[in-house]
Amino acid sequence: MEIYHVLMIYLKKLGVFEMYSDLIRSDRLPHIWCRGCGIGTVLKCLLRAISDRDSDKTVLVSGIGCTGRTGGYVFADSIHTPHGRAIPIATGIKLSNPELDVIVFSGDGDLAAIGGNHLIHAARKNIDVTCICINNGIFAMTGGQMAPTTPSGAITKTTPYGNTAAEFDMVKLVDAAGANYVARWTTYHANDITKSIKKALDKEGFRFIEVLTQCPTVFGVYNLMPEGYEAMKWFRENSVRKEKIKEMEEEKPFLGLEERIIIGEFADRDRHGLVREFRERIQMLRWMEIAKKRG
Ligand SMILES: Cc1ncc(C[n+]2csc(CCOP(=O)(O)OP(=O)(O)O)c2C)c(N)n1
Ligand code: SF4
Repeated sequence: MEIYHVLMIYLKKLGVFEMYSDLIRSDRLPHIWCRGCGIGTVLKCLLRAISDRDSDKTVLVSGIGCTGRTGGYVFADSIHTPHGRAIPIATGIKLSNPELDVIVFSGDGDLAAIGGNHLIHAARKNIDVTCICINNGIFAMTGGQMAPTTPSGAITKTTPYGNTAAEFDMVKLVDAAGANYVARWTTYHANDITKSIKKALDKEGFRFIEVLTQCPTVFGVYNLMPEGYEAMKWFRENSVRKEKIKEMEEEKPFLGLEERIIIGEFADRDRHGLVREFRERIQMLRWMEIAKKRG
């Protein structure tokens, strides 16, 4: 461990100020993200959420893309995987070393397009992984092509007259597939994101947190939000907490809730995760073997 990190850990223990520099690989800076990009906000939330956990037991798995670079900046074991394969690699890490906290931090393109099947089956199998999806509605790193999450009507490099397809609702998809925990926030809701990650890390099974995140450079610029703060303002004004929907519908049924971003926790189940299922199955087989030997 570098002397810098030792010093940071010491200062933090003294409670001098709130900081997470000991969790960042300073030798990798400056980062690649553009001015106003929202990925750093979510990374800060993640660092706040894991700051009191054992970093030796935390593994970060990222796919490819602007979001995929995150793993390289965090001072924990991390792996930058092939595009769309973050979840299968996280699954392998967790099953071979169940005491680790395995966190997937990846983009909507990585998780919902090329990696879409892995996502729904991880939820179905309730694999013990926390998955944080940065949904900027676009394939950002490759220049701004339409993704499965691009909002209907949005302008992108490949949909110059507006996206004609409907966007995936990742929360509904993962919830329907059976994940133990499902939540959605935006980068405006930093405290909620942090709390949600903390809660997710204390649960078992598949935990999925979607964060709508601004990409001013290749999404906002074509959709009237060329600056990061404009998207944050839009998130603030257009987000509705799940609990408020009924109330709002009663007050103003014409509001057009489908135009709003519904945020909150959408599933909070206690199904056994895959690790526990395997353990119990192995134990049962052992007992059956013993019983067979005894006749
Ligand atoms: C197998 C494969 N196909 C395509 C690519 C090209 N590629 C790199 S990043 C990327 C898009 C990533 O989008 P997303 O996951 O949304 O991340 P963002 O850049 O938006 O954070 C693509 C298609 C690749 N690297 N590998
Ligand atoms: S291209 Fe978009 S997602 Fe990528 S770093 Fe820039 S603002 Fe962020």
